[in-house]
Parts: sequence; structure tokens; C-alpha cells
Amino acid sequence: AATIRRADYAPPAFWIDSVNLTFDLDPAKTRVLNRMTLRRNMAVPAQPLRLDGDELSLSRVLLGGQGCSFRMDGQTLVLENLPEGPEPFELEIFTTCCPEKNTQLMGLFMSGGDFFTQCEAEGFRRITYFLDRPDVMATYTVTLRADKARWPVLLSNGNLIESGDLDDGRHFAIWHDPHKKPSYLFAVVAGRLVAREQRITTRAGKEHLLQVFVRPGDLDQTGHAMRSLMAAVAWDEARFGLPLDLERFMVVATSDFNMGAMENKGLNIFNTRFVLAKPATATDADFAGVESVIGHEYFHNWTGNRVTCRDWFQLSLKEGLTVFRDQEFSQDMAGSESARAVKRIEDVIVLRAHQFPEDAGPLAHPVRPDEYQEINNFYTTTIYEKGAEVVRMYQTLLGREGFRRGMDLYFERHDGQAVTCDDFAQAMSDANPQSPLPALLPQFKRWYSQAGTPVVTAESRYDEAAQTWTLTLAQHTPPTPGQAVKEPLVIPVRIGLVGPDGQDVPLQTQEGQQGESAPAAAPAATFTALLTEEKASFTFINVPAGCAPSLLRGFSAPVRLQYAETPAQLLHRLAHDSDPFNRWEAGQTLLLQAATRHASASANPGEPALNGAQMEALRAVLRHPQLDAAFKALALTLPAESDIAEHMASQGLPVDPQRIHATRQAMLAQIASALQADWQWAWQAHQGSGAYQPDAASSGRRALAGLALLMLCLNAQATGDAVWPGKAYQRAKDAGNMTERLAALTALIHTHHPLAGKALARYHALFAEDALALDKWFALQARTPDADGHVLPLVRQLMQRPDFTLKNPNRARALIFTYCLNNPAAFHRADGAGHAFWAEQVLALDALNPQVAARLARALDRWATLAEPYRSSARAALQTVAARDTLSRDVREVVTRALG
Ligand code: DPP
Ligand code: ZN
Repeated sequence: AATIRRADYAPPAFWIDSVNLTFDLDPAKTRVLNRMTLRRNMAVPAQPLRLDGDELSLSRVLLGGQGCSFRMDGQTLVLENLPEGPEPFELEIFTTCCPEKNTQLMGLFMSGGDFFTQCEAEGFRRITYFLDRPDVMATYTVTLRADKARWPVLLSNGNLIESGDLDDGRHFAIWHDPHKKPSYLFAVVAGRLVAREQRITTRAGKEHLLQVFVRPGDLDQTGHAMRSLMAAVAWDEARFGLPLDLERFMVVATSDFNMGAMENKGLNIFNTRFVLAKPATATDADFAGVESVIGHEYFHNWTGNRVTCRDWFQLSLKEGLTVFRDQEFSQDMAGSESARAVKRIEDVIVLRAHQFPEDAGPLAHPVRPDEYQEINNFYTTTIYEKGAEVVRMYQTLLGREGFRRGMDLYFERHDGQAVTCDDFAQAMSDANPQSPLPALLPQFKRWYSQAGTPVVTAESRYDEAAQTWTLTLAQHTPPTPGQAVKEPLVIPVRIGLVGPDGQDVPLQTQEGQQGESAPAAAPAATFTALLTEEKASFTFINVPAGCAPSLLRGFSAPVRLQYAETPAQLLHRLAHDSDPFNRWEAGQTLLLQAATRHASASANPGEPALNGAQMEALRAVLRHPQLDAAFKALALTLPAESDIAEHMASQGLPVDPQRIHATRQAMLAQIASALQADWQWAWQAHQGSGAYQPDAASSGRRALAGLALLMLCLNAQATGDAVWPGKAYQRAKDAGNMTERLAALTALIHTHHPLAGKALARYHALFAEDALALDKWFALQARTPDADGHVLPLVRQLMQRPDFTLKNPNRARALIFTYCLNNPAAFHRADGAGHAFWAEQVLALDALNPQVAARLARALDRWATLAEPYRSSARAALQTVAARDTLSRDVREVVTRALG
């Protein structure tokens, strides 16, 4: 397949100013008439017009109303004899496409009998021939015609201009979008839908209509989405001065969708998973997911739509920035300082669980990639989550106000344009001439061009006589595919010192030091050191003896920190660190170190992983009178098996998924048993009362109670006690909300309790008609801890059910992805059967939906870190897939790079 390179970017040879589309919607054969006004881009040498197409049937092409000559170059429509001057000309193209056969879910497709579109990144070319690239921006007028009884609601971007009835029971609607937009933001929906509506008046005094469209039975599940949308509108105006620019803002839910949601101008299309929520079927995490994705897509209206990307290499320009914005939104919505910190911890957990492995693996790529074969493969956690961390570092360097000045300048300069990551960086820098950024900008921009997670090594030296403390920081970024040599980055490292009494020691530097403490004058508790060299030292004065350094507070940069902290210092910080992120991190480091020791080949598996002091420290957190339940739940949750695996891989240790699983289970059992009385207390003290609320405090309480129940059932599994499993069964049966029901079910399943089967059967009977609740039922089982290899046969058996289908991405993700990606010990089997299953499913999915198949293909990214025999069987499975000659470009690129 051809490699597309960022360096080859050239402006388009033509501009498209306006597009007038008419759709005759029909599942088997939809006719599309595309009338567009184009003009030559006189700034570039004359070239033929080359219009992108994909799986279209072409009927006719007219130039200025007349037949004209054209030719096909593969799927590309080429016109040579066009006006030579700059004057506009009109082109009409008639095509047809087949939505009901569109299992890729790109372009125009059917879901539940309704029509939807997905055009990002290159789906518009599956609707009509076009310059399907984001730097070609046009105004769109869209006429939709369809059977009125079957598709009573007809939607497109912008404002409804006219609608009415046609002959033969058909009707029409005409939509006009006044904002110029790239084709990837185009959308059409036609279906039997109902809407929750809300009129709002924004700060600017303008009135707007917000609508959330769903299928008729789902209206009672749209309240949370609407509240989240109203909150997002208010937040963007208050925090960034960015108002809603449309009379009407629509969100539509579909149950067949490749991604989470899509920010089409004024007509966001969402996976039902991120719209529908009611307490009976949605967990606290689902409620939080709806809020953050509604926020994310809404915030794209400015960061993505008003200012868009020049080319797809700049994807993080909109995605990294918009993830940063949705993270900030969710933090602000969470309220208290402690709830904000919990959100930050959760975001970092996601980054480390997904982005760090990507950055260390064969598909590592920079935040702004240099090349790709299939752009769909680059909607990655590096572009999104690492991109968001890069944006966050501007805020760390510039402060909130400086960051806001940068945003203001970015919009002042680039509103209505298609721009690059460089343009964003330049606006941040130019708006903050007094800050350290302008001098560091070229170096800071290496965050966009260099792949790989930097390793920051810290060395601490205390001089008791002089009362000085010197911290030496060094950075090193390991090589990644295609990038052998790395240059030093600009790394903001926020530093604190926890004194012997548990209080922060004020940090005073000697004069002439780089870096900045937050309020300039008084010595602050946290100092931001800017590491710009390969190695640098920072000295602080008036430091008493016995302090514990607290480094990279708030996770101030997306790096791996290596610091040989003593066990006593770790325990001290777990008890006292004023930075909640680092306090949590101290506990995780302790647990990760214990797990790594226990899981390594030389360890004695009979020995307990945690010692008495460590257990007491965990007990103190659990019983702490001031800490929030949400924080406690995070601090008492063991690192995932995949986190332990990555930690071991980063130290060059072979990854044995079976040993890691056994270690983690042993640690769970140890914590369950040693803290038994405390878990009982935690369960009882965190029961809810009153109606379900998804707020941070209530969710935290449920998280801790759920963890306690799991621990109590684990302990019961060891002792043979029947009381706690009985309680869990009752809860799984009677819970008033899904969070508690799922926690109870999980406790039964994870302890292999005989009641688990009965509880699962009840669950299925209760939710047989609810697709999202059923997805959880499949996922729960795919995540069962393996006992003698029983999970793979279970997964295969579940695939045979009439309510399983590979064609629905949510269902495939619930069962197959959960098994392959979230149950490592069941997946990496000694007999290789898990890997063979993976190969089978990647190939089956690839025939239906390459984009989804390519995601599943990523499950073996880290094969090279595995111990034998897992490593060989994983490679063999990759080779099986790679040997298929009919692979999509998507899967081909993933497996080729994985095999290196
Ligand atoms: N729909 C995806 C997102 O919002 C791609 N833009 O991130
Ligand atoms: Zn996005």
C-alpha cells in the first residue's frame, strides 16, 4: 500500500466554494446529485482535477450543464479540460451508493433501519466524488428526500430552510449550513427518531435550540446527555469565551458506530453508549463517559470545526486540544479539589495503560506523525491522550491565564482556517512573550515530532551541614521505529518536599536558577523545574533533614519517572503527600514494585507480596478520616495485569501473563484477608440512601463499597464463608442501579462462585431488550478470571448466541475485544489457542469492517515483550493474518508494523 507523507503536503489544485447535494434515500440504492462550484487555485501550477471516490457507482458528469470528458484513475475521477483561469465553474455529478451493504459504517450506512453518515476521516468520498481533504472548505446546502412513514425525521448540518411532502408518501427537507466546513464534518440522518428539546439563552443573549435525538423508546435516557450539553455550552463560554455559533445544535444516537461520537457541524452523531444513561442500566463510569464525550464533541465546534486541520497529520491539533478541554470540563464539573484530583488520576491511568505501551511498541508514532498508510489507524491514544498532555504542558508553563491568552490569539488568527500544530504552538508562544516559552519553542515542539515516552531519572542529594537539597534530573527517550536518535525535550517537573512532620517544606532556590515557582514572591510548596538539557541540577536552600521528595506532582509531564525512593519515603508520602496525585502514585509504586518482585522468575511464589508495614499503610488509607472514598478506592485498587506487564517490560523483564495473573490474585487475596475487618467497615460505611445521583461523591462511595464487596467475597472464597456471596447475590438481584448491580455480579464472577451463573441468567432475563446492558453481560463474562482455560470456550459459546453479532461494533467489542485486550491471562494461553482465536476474529471482522478489525489487530502489539511460549504463538498468529492476501489496508498496516 502507498505511504502518505507529511512532507509531501501540497495545497489543493482547486477550491470548492459551495456544494448543493440532493439525496434520494433508499437502503439498496441511494441516488446522490452533487452540484458544486469550484475554482482553480491559481497559487499552484495547473493540474487536472482529481476527485476522490470509494465504492461509488457513477452515472453522469456535467460541466456547466454540458456533458464533458473525464476518466477514472482507480477510484479517482479525473477531469482535464477545465477553465484555465480563476473564474468559478459548476460541476454536477450523479452517483449511487448502497447503504444497506455498507458494513464498514463509513459514508452513508444503515443502523436499525435508519440512515446515518460517518465522514471522518475519508468517508465523504463514499457518498460522492469530492476533494475529500480537510483544507477544502465549502458551504453546504442539502436536500433530503425519503419515504415519510419510514424516515419521518430528515436532518443535516446547519439550519432547516424548508420541508414538506412529495408524491408517493415521500417528503423532503432542505438544510443549509452557513459555516464553511471540510467534508469530514458533513452529516445526514434520516430515521424514525424522537428528540428531547431544550431552549437556552447564552451569556451573549442569543437563543438556541438543543436537541437530543434517539429511537422512540429511549427518550427517558436522554436527560443526562442534555444536562451535560447545557453544562458544556455554559462552560466553554465561561472558561474560554467561546459561544455556541448555531441556532440549532443536534445530537443523534445510533447503536452501530465505529467510534464514540463524531463532531459533525451542528449535527453530532453519537454511539448510543455515550448518549443514553439511566440509573438502572448505566454505571457511574457510563454517566461520566456521557458527560465527557458530550463535552468533547461540543468543544470540537471551536477546536476542530471553526479552526480545523490542514491535513490529517495535524489530527492532534484538534484531538489533543479537545481531549484536554474535555478533561478540564470534567474536572470543573467534579467540583472539589479532591474530586478534580481523582479525575486527573483516572486520566493518567488511561494514558499509562494505553499510550505508554503504544509508545513503547512497534506502532509508536509522534503526536504529529510523519507518515501513514491508512489514516483510520492514527486515531490513537498518542494523538488523543498524549496530545492532550502536550497541551496541558502549555498550561503548566504559562498558567491558566497565559494559556487562555494563547487560545484567544489562536482563534483571532485562525478562525475559519485549516491550520497546523505549528500554528497553535506559535499562538501560545506569541501571546506570552514574557514567559519562558518563546525561547524554548523550537525545543518544546519536539513533543510533536518525537515518539516514545521519555524516561526522567532523578537523583537526590541532601547536605545536612549546609541545609541544601540538590535534585539532579536527567532525561532520555528510548529509540522508536524509524527514530533512532532523540533530542532532549522541555520537561516541566513539578517538585515538592514532604517534611518529616508530613507538611510541605517551602522550596527556596538559589539565585540564577531556571524554573519558576508558582506565586513568584513567597517560597512555594511546589516548584516547577524546567528540564531542558539532558541533565540538570536544582538546588534548594533551608531544607531540614528527613524530607521525602515528591516529584512530577500532578503528573506534570507524560514521562516515566525513575527515582530510587526508599520504602520508608514511599510510605511517608502515601501517608502525607499534599499532592493527591503523588500520594496515590506512592501507593501504586509500592504495589507495582511488590508485584514485579513477586512475578519475576526468581521469586518464590509462596511468599506474600506485601509486608506488614505496607499492609498497615494501605489500612491507614482505607480508614483515613479525611480522604474521599473515590480516592481510597483508587489507592486500594491494584495495578492492572497489563500495567504490571508494562512495568516489567520497561525494565527488560520477560512478561509472563500467567505469573502476573497469579501474583495479582495472590495480592488480592492477601489484601482481602489482612484487611477483612476494614473491608467490612468500608462496605457498611459507604452504603447509599435516597435516589441515585451520578455525582463525584456518590460515585466514589459506590466505588469503594464495590471494591469492599469484591474483597469480602474473595476472602469468603478462601474461608468458605457463605454470608458475603449471599449478600452479593442479593445485591446483583435487587440493586437499584447498575453500578451496584455490576459490582455485585463482578464479585461473584471473580470468585467463581456457584451463584454467579444464576445471577447472570437473571441479569440476561432482565435486560434482554437493552443492547447496552446486554453488552455489559457479554463483557463481564469475557473478563472472567481464567480457571483451567475455561474462558476461551465460554467466549466461543457466547458467539453462537442469537443475540451476538460481529456486525455490531459495540457487541463485538464487548465480547471479543474484552477477551483479547482486557483478560491477558485468559488470552495468552500456553497452547496458543487464544492467539489463534484472535487471528480468526481479525480476519472475520476485516471482511466486514476494516476499521474495527484494525483495532482488534492491535491486541498483539506487545508480542515481543512476552515470555515463551506466548511470544512464539503470538508471532505465529500475526504471521497467519499477514499471510492473507485480501487484507484491508487498515489491518495490513497494523500487522506489518507489528511484525517489524
Ligand atoms: N469522532 C472522533 C472524536 O471526536 C473523531 N473526531 O474524537
Ligand atoms: Zn475528538
